[in-house]
Amino acid sequence: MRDSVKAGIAVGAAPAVLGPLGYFWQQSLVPDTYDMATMGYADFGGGPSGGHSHGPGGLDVATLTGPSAGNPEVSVTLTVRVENGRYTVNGSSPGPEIRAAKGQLVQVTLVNDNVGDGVTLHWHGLDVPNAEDGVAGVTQDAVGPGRSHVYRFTAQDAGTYWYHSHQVGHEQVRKGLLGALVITDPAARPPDVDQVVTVHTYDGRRTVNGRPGVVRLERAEPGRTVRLRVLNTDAGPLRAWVTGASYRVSAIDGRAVEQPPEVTDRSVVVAAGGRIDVDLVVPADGRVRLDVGAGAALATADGSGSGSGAGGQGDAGPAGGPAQTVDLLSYGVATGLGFDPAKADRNFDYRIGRRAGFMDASPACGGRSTATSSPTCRCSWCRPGTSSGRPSRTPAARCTRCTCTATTPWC
Ligand SMILES: [Cu+2]
Repeated sequence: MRDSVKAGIAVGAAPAVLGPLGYFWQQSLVPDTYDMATMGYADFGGGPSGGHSHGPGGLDVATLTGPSAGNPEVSVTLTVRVENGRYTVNGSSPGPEIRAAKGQLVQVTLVNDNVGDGVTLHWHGLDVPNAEDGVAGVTQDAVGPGRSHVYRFTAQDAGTYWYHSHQVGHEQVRKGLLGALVITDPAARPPDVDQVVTVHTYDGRRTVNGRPGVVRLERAEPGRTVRLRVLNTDAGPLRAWVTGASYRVSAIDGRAVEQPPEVTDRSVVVAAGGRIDVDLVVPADGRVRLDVGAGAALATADGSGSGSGAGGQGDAGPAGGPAQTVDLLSYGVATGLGFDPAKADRNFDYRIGRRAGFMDASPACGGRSTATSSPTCRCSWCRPGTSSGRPSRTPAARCTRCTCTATTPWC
């Protein structure tokens, strides 16, 4: 082939390659300001919109607050600071534990001392009115340095929860802007010892309640009932296990387990952000220990041992604890849902994947989420020609021609 022909092909092919790249690059740019409420589109799952509107004239989320009147039964001020790359709440991390009884009005005043990016408080796992939910950019603006914000909500559901910032969370939460939130049930008989076990990894070091190694479990004399509220504030799952006693998982993520059976020599997995309530009775020799991996543990004075576990067996098992885990899907007794999942009024079909692309002009491996519910059928991030489908109501409402299955192999 003559050189001039090759050059001609190259000149012709370049726009075909660079054109689409330029388009996707340009599309990825994040504008200086944007309104999250107007992003994307409303998916009603095949049901009526019910007057739900994101446009002008809709309901302002800032009006959906908790009770504005009444004296709070629990009132806390939390002052947040950043220092040497660490975040503290009232001078420590984790921050102060907040405890309230079910039904009480809780008021938390968040004060941002010096965090330049701004902060919020989100009540992880807890149902609160939308404006109290603490999601910066969605339910409220971030609270800037020198400013404060008051949260008020009624503690509805007993259980183990936590609070953390929802502004620049990948940094603020990882570096300590968090604390435990416990809602107790006045109608239930409390355990003799009710202990929060907040697990967090600072700079690669796993800690229990902010301290590495074995932390002392106080007041746990033989025969006493103990509830250990294990709270995983890291971004990955952890395994917890008890040495020296059998235990029951009495609650998962703030929801009580019905008739939890006794467990021995098994680990329990605590999901990222998840909570597991472990109930046990301190054995006659007083030696009991809860491990959460990486050498971090909580133990009675007699149970701390020298890395040898507790309970007289002389060993905490393999370094990572018992290999067998509690199957939480089949643990306890299932209770009625109160509805039939097969008879849903609305159907949503979300598919999440990854592909190569640009994020704000930088190459990235992005998420691809497609909602394909009927009758509005849309697949975002799909190949041209596959993004519109014919809605079909059988067997389930889904867009039969939305084929967003192709993935980029190296992504
Ligand atoms: Cu959270």
